[in-house]
Amino acid sequence: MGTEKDALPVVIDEILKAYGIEDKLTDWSVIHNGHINRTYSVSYKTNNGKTERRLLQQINTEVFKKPAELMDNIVRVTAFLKDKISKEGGDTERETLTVFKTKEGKYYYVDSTGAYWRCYNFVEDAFSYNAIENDQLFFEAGAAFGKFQSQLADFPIDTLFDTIPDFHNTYKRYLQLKDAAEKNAAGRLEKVAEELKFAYDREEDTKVLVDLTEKGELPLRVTHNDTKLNNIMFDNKTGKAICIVDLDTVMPGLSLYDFGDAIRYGANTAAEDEKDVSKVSVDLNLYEKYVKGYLSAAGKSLTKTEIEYLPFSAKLLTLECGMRFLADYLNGDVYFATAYPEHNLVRCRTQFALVADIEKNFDKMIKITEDAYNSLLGV
Ligand code: GN1
Ligand code: MG
Repeated sequence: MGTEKDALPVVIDEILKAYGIEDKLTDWSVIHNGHINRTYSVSYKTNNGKTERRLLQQINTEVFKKPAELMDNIVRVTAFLKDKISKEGGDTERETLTVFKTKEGKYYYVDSTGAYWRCYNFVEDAFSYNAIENDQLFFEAGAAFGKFQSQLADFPIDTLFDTIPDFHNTYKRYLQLKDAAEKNAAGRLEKVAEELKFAYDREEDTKVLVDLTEKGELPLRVTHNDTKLNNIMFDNKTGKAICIVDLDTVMPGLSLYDFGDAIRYGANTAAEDEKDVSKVSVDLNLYEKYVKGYLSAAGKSLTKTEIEYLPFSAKLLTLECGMRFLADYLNGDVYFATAYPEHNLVRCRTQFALVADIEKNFDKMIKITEDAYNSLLGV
């Protein structure tokens, strides 16, 4: 059973009842993975005496202002994926998420306090990583996100809601940071002069993908937009990537967002919130593994411009995430969950240290990318 510290919400009985699993709870725990939603695993006895596990997740409606639209996206994307997986002869129960309906037939439940809940299957006999344990795993990760992109290539993109408009518009993120610095809501401005300068020196970078998109030089695709390593479930037995989770930000976007963010998180030699920035660097071997995995699944459908900007996207998405942590620090930690007062500043510093290291290794990253692409094309 969960512990006192990990207390279930007071309205848990009401929620379980809405999903028809009241009075049957046998175990529960809190899953501390994301910075946004609150997630619980609950085990219960089914009518035939078996134990089943599900994920209950409270949607953060400060971040996701339109939870009904968000769920509409997820329901349609997972249905589409199930259809694809079934045609490919895959396992529709394990290779994408299942959203359970309430007894009333809805895909989410609003409890008596006004909070929004959803219920997913728990992918059993599978695990996720917060850090790479062997480099082949990162090839697998690249292939998994590449496959996800390919499977959704013919999803009707216009039917998707923008769950967070301009989510990866890095220039807007830059302006939001400037705004946060001007307002100085939490009175922390004087602590971050160096970090602000680091961001301000890179203003031009923040416009690059926005400009290319506006000029029609980069195609909009259905993208995941939050491609952290721990959003991939790996099968316990085979060690293969089986399922992409955390579909909240599946929206029209750029392939480069997904590529860059995966490198930001997974190819860092240190954790996202490592306090000792001397431990932060880009692992070029891991970078190469991811490029090869990603290209093996999606490479042939990418345009020349997309390929060209892959290394840049790693830098840009890292810079963007660092700016978001910094803006949140200035705003008083209102967006990301934090474990201690300087957490967002620490996260910002790791991101910026990684940007600096990517800049140092940029030529090598370009070469790795070109070689991998040429070998995919057989030239
Ligand atoms: C948030 O879902 P979670 O907590 O992994 C954030 C991402 C950031 C990430 C940084 C909706 O993701 O954009 O890259 O934290 N998600 C949202 O770790 O803002
Ligand atoms: Mg997320």
